[in-house]
Amino acid sequence: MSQKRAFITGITGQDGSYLAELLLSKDYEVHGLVRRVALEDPENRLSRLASIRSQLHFHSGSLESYASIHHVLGRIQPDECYHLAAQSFVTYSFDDEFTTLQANINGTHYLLSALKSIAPNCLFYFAGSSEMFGQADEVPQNERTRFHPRSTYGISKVAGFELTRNYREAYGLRACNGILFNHESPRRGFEFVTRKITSGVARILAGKSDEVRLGNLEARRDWGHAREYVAAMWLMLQQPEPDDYVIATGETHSVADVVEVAFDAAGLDWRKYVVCDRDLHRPSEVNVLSGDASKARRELGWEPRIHFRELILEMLAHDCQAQGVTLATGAWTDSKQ
Ligand code: G4F
Repeated sequence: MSQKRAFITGITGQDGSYLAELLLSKDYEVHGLVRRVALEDPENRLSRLASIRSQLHFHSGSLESYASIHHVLGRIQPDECYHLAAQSFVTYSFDDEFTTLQANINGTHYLLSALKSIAPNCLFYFAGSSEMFGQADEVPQNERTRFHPRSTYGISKVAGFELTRNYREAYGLRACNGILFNHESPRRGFEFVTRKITSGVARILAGKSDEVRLGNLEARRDWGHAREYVAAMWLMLQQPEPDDYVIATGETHSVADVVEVAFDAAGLDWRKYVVCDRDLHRPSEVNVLSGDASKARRELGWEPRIHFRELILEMLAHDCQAQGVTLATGAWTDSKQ
């Protein structure tokens, strides 16, 4: 059988980099869409891909342009397309609703439309989000839970979800939606709360900072490990029929729990360092998200193995190592178990 060709948008991000590694390990030819500036500054912008860069095929293009997407897809003719690129920071979507909606909705629409005309047999994965549930009227949330997004980010993801479903139903595209709950790792962006906390603790230990400024400590999320979540993306596309799946651990923890685990592991009293800043609260918050991934467990055989504490300790250990500090309480050892 000839080598399968995969195309990833958002390949430079946390999920894109883990997915590229997974697909290479399965002997795929892996192509990624990147901005021109990334190719001009690979040390910084392609840093998550450093160890596999030479094995990847990069295509400069923009999700803002249908012509650009059409051109790139025409050259690659992929067997599988993973659409991960997005303006993915919920906080920012309150500051710039227009960019969030335009980039996230149009990008998805352009890709689906181009695939329909160029590669209608290509399997398609859309990165949906638990933010689509927003103020959900049931806990835990599953594939049948009603959407009630609380940000333009969530709204843009609902639109992408519905576009994906519509291209499946109307044009027979083999398109799947993953409804992924929060997933983190040492490759997480520093603006997201888990990484903000673990990197903040590491900076305090290194003597470079004396506070971590946070918003709503009571918000609860279902946090899993990104490396395990990209495996679920691939599994979805290997099913005989395209469908939609929730991917989650089923465990929820508050932001305060992340704070406690990270500061405790560092031997620090968080009360001395955490500053609660009202300005960092969101205008409309999603208070609690908890996923029911039983369909994925049943149909994909997917199961999360890395739990909350282990995840946070792995991130903390990584950030401490980057700052050149050692954890007194052995979090590094914990993370390797
Ligand atoms: O880490 P967060 O910014 O992630 P959020 O908003 O849940 O979204 C992430 O997960 C989604 C999957 O469900 C993705 F679709 C999305 O792209 C993104 O990856 O915030 C988590 C919680 C929020 O309730 C926020 O209000 O932490 C709270 N929080 C409290 N203080 C903070 C802060 N969040 C951030 N980013 N920074 C703070 O200082």
